[in-house]
Amino acid sequence: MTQTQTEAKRVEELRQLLQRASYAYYVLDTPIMEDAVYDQLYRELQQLEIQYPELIAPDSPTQRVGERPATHFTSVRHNIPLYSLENAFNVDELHNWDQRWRRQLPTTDSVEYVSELKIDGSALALTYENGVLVRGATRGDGVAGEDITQNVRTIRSIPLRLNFDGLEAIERVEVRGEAFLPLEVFKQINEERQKAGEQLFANPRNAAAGTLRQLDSRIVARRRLDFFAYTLHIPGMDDASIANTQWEALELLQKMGFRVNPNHKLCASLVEVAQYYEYWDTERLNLPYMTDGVVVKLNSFKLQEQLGFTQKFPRWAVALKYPAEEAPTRVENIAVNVGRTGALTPLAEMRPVQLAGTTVSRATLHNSDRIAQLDIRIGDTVIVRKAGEIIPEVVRVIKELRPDDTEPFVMPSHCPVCGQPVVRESGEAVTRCVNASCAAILKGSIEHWVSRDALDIKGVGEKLVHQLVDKGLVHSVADLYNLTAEKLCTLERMGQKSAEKLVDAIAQSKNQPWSRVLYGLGIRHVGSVNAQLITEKYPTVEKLETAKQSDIEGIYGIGAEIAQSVYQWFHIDANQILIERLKAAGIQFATQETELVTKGNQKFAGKTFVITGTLPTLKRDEAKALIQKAGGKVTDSVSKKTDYLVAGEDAGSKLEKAQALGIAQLTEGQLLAILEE
Ligand code: 0OX
Repeated sequence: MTQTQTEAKRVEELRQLLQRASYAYYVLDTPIMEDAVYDQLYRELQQLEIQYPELIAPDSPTQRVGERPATHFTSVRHNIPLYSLENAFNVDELHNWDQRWRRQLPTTDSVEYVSELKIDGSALALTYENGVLVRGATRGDGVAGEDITQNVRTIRSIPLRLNFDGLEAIERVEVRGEAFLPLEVFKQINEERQKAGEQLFANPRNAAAGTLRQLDSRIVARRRLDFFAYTLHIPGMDDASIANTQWEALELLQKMGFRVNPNHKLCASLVEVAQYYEYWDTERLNLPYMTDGVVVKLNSFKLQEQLGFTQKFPRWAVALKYPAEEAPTRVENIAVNVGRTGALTPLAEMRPVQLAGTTVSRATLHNSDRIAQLDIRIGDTVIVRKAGEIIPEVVRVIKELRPDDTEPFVMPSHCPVCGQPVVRESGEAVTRCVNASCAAILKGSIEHWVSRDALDIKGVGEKLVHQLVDKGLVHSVADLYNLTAEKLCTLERMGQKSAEKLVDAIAQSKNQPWSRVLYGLGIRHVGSVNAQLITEKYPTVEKLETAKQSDIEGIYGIGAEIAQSVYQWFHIDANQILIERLKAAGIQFATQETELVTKGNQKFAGKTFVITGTLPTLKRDEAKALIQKAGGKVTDSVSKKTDYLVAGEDAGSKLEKAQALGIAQLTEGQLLAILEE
C-alpha cells in the first residue's frame, strides 16, 4: 500500500468511527466513547484532511462545523411538494375528518391510525443520493424552498450518510421532518440576546426558523438544533417494496440513522387516538421541546395513495391541535414591582385570557428596554404566551388595534413603594431602588432570609412578612430575633400557640450553618452554591470581611462579578451593623468543628450523575460543582453506567431513559439533603 492509500484508509476508518460515535451520542443518547477520545480522533481526521484535501468527503464529520457566511440562499423546487396539514381543534373535528375521507373511500376493513406528536419547529426536506446527504431545504411555500444544505449539515442528529444495509439499490431518498430548538437551548439563546441588547425570539419555532435561515452556518452550528424525521419517499421505486405503512416507514427511518420521536402510537380506532391526544395534552409539558398537537395519519400507504391530496393537504392526515399557547388580550395597566434587590420589574395587568389551560391576567415585561423594544402601552392589544416559563410573557403588540390616546410607557423616576429616586446604572438593563430601608426591599430580604435554602424558618411566609413590616414590628432581618409571642399575638388571626411555635422556629434558625447565613444575607450573585464555595475558603465572617476582592475571585467557581459584589457588600456600614446585630442574636458566622470534620467526606466518590431538566433553585453548573466537590462525576447522557439522575422540571428523554434503565432519581431537594447529611 502506498503512503496515500494508507492515509485514505485511515481517513475512512476515522470517518466511520466518528459517525458511529456521533450517532450513538446524538440519536441514541448512549455514548460509546469519552468526549476526549472523540475530540482526539476528530483532530486526527481534521489534520489528515488539511494535508490531503482530496480526501474530504461531503459526509465527513468535519463538514458539520459550518462555513463562511453565504450572501444568500438559492431557491430550490421540491421534487415532491411539502403539503401542510389540515387542522382539527377537538375530537369532534377529528371525527369530521374521518367521515370525510371515509365517504371518498367507503372501505369495509377496519383501519389503523398512527398518532405522532406534532413537533412545533420548522419543516425540512432532506435529499440523499446513494446514501449521502446532498441537499437540505426549507419548506418555503411548499412548492419551492431555500437551499440551506450547509446549515442542515451542522445538525448533529441528521446523518450525513445513511445506514443503508440491505438498501444499496436505492439511489435517492427524500426525508422530511421537523428541525427544532430544545427549550433549554431556546432559553439560553434568548438570555444571551437579552444581555447583548438584541431582539428576543418570540418562541422556539421562530428561533429554529431564524437559525435555519442564518447565512453564517458557524452560528447555526453553535445553536444546537435538533431534528425528528417523520416521512420517507423513495422516488422511482415502489414504496411498498421498502415499507407498506407509516409505522414501517418510521422504523426504517430509525434504522437509517434518523432520530424519530419515540412518542408515536399505532391506534386501532379514533377512541384510541382521542385517548392519546388527551394523555399528551398535559404530558407534553414535561418534554424538553415544544409540541402543539398530534398528527394523525392513516397507517396504510395503499389507503394514502388512494386518497391522495387536495390543493393544500393530504386527505389521509390531520393535525389535531392543542389549545393555543399564545392568545391576544388587552393590557389594562402596567404595574411596577420592587424585588429584594430593589430591581423594578414592570408587570402587565391584562384582561384575563385562557392560555394553555390556565387563566392568565399578569405577564412579566422584564424591564424598560424590553417594553421600549416592543413598545407596549396601556390599552394595547398584545399577544401573550406561555411556554415552559412559569410566568407568561408578552411577545408582541398588535399595533393595528392600538387606541388613539395611548402613551409610551415610562419607568417611574421614584420607587413606587418608598417614593425615593431610583437609579439605572450605565450598561444595566435594570432600574433599581437603592433606599436600603425601602419596605419592598425589606420584605423581599426577609422572605429570602427565611426561605428554604437560607435559614429555612418554617411558618414565616410572604403574608406574615408583610404584616410584620407593615405593623412596624420588624425593620431589619435582625428584628426577627427580638420577636416575642406577645408581640406576635397583636397580629390578625394569630393565636398564642401559633405565636409560640413561630418564636421557636425563629430561634431554631440560630443553628443553621454559616454557608446558609451567607446565602440568606441576599448579596447579589451569591446563590447557595456560591455561598458554600465562599464559606469553605473563609470559615469565619471576620476572614471574609478582611479578604481582598482578588482573593475572593481566586476561589474556584467565583468570578469577578460575584467577588466584587461580595467585597462591596461587606464594605457598607449598614451591613456591618446588621452582622453585629445578627451575631448578638446568636446566628452562626463561622463554620462549626463538626462541619469541618465532614468536609473531606467524598460522599459521591465513584458515582456518576446526569442532571436534566430545570432544577427549582440551582443552575446546572451549580449542581454540577456540588456533585463534583463531593467526589462525583457528572456526564451528559444517561447510560447503564449512570448511578443517579438528578431531574428537574421539563426533564424529557433522559428521564424516560433513566426510568427504562431503572436508574435512581433524585430531586434537587434530595440531592442537597444527602450533601448536607
Ligand atoms: C410534525 C409533523 C408534521 C408530512 C406529510 C403529510 C403529513 N410537525 O411533527 N407533519 C407530519 O406529517 C405530514 N408529521 C409530523 N409528525
